[in-house]
Amino acid sequence: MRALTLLLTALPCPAADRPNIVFLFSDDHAVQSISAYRGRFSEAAPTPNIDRLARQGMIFERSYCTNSICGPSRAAILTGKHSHKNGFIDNETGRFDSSQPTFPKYLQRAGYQTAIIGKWHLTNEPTGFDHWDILPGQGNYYNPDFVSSSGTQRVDGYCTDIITDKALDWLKKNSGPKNKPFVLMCQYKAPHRNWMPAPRHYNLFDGQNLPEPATLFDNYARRSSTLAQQKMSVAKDLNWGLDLLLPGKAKDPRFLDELQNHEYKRMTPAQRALFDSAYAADNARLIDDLAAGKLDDAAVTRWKYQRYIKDYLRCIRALDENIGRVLDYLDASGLSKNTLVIYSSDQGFYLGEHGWYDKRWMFEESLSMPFLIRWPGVVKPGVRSTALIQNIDYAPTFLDAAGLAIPPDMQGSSLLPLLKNAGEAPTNWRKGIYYAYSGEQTHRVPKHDGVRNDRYKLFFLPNSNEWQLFDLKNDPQELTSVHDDPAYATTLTEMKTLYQQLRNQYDVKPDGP
Ligand code: SGN
Ligand code: CA
Repeated sequence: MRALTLLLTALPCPAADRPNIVFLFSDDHAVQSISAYRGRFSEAAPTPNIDRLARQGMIFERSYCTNSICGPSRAAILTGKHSHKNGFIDNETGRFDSSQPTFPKYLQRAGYQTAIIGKWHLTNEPTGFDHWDILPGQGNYYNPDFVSSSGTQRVDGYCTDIITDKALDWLKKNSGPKNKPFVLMCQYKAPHRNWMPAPRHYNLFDGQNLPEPATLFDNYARRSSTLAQQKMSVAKDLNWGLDLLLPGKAKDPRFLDELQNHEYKRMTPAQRALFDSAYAADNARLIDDLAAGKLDDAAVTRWKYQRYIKDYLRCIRALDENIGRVLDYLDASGLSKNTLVIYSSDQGFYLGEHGWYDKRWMFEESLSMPFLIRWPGVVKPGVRSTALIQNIDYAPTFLDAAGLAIPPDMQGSSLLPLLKNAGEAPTNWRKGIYYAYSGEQTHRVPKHDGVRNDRYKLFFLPNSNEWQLFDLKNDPQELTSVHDDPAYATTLTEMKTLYQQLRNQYDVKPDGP
């Protein structure tokens, strides 16, 4: 019986059984804010619909990006290749070579319908899609524009809701019994900066004090001095207008700037009225307290953190509700049973850890990507996998699931062996992941690349010629680099060997990607 099961699972899927793929994807959604990941907001801000996927499918606890920014992560997903191979290395100068092979192109050629709705952010028009309806660039939360082959159209409403409306419309028209199998990429803008909630969530968390990370006031000791040089600190770099949603400029030196909230300008008068009344009382109290000298610097940082995190989590509330709408539709239409559903996000994010917002560093919070997958009959429900997976694995997984051969130049590996084996990695599975960030002007995080295995993380900062080594078991918050600690000399050598091996395997140039 066991032999028969093994034989059956090894055979490619017959054409009629080829699964549909619904790829639910968001932007900057940190695992710390997903209750299925047991993040610190599990009680105050649960994500019941994303959690449904964990209950009915598998959750990967060690899921990582190759390069912790938007365009590069998306390019890695589409191509199954690291940034230096697919050519999209950074958001500032990157152009996506849309003539290169991608998984939607392979699936389309094999008879799949392919659709992308929502945030694309890869500079060129999408190729390999029968249907595309995307946000231009970063897109907007309020009354967003959408670009499709028939031009640009502004749609009234809240972006997360609209993307779902469009995805459900597409499903209703294209997923009947007579239709071909499909891959639908439903890609949300939320919860990307600037964190603008839906009006129905403005008052969520009012009067609550949400948990702070232990490292909100990190002093960056015992690590590279470059950590202190970034421009992504909650205390210093969040803009009062853009990020913290205060209108105008107050007369206090700690109101650093007057960067306006561009979403406000897009609102209808009715939306503005709701927004103004929702935030007015808290804003007025802050301004009065500042004027009365009641808040020291730490208290201002704490206020900023609360405002930031509440708006971020409010954006996630709409996201989670909308994921629920898609899952409900898949259930009600009967599609669920032959549809592989994934939830992921382009990279993680700092929710105050190390005093930061944003991403880019190879530390756990921004290296991690949520990855949950439901596939009835293949993926055992309720499994938590600790296998090391990366976004370059998605393309080979989709091709494998559709019964297609995986092109040898794809650098990721199909997850099917893990999916079919309760999340256990086969013995020849990767022993570490490789990461590379090229160093953009925005937020001033320096270039670095490195490796992470089950327990340790090593990365190299070429500009300052420094190694950083972290023992994730003894120091999960990554507060001490042990690269020069004699007790870790052997580990350092082993990790440098892994670094070299992976750079060779992925064909990284000697001076880096
Ligand atoms: C914008 C944001 C940055 C963010 C980048 C990249 N600034 O530039 O904070 O790091 O996008 O994000 S904002 O003032 O425009 O909000 S990414 O997700 O596209 O990589
Ligand atoms: Ca992003």
